[in-house]
Amino acid sequence: MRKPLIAANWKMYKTPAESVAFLHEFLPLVCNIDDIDIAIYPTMSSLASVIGAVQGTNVSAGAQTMHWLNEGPYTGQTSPTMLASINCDHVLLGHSERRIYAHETDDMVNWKLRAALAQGLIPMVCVGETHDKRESGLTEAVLRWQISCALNSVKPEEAEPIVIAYEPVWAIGTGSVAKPDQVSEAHRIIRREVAARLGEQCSEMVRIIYGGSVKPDNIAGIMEQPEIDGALVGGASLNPQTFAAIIQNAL
Ligand code: G2H
Repeated sequence: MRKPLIAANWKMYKTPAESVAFLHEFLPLVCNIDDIDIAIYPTMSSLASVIGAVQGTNVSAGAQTMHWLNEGPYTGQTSPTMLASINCDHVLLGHSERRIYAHETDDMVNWKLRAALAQGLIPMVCVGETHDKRESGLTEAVLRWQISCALNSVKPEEAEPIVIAYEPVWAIGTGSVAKPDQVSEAHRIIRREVAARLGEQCSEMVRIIYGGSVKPDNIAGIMEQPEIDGALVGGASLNPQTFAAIIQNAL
């Protein structure tokens, strides 16, 4: 059985003080939840504060991106070893906003995924088709390509921590959440591709979660689908009461 994961992607919101204030209100609301893993990805400047504030709780923290090398002359970058050195547990890779605005390629996502696994970080790889690709009937081709590139040279025995977030680009921050049957179909495509790359047994262990306009009133329908192992939440994770309601409604 795969344990569900609900994660908050705070994108470029919240200072360290605002992040700690959020957690002060949020942690008591979810402290009794054992059946769902909870993770928060704050912006890099708030990461150490969030890691400190969640220490000893049932909530873990992650970075929104990283470089694939451990050091070098790369201005503005943070390395896998640097994240591990501050007890960061998770790292988000290949979010569509990184692919669009930071020109992150499928190869880079693969290098980062392998670096995260080597460093003991839990990588969450984001994949998803644009509206145009879906309208052109290319959803399956896009997902299979993104997954096969991301998993290139990954060994089955190291793949268990990998989380894949299916985030159709047309559903991100738009309010138009994908229908549960569309998500289920995409998740089946992704799991089949993971199986083709890493084997059936491994594909059953990898968690595949959904992201894109998740809210307290649509999470139950999403989580009812057996193919869906959780959610990555953007806008609706910024308010502690709202994010806690999403987690409660996912139970
Ligand atoms: C997709 C999602 C979180 P939102 O980016 O990764 O954001 O819930 O605001 O659509």
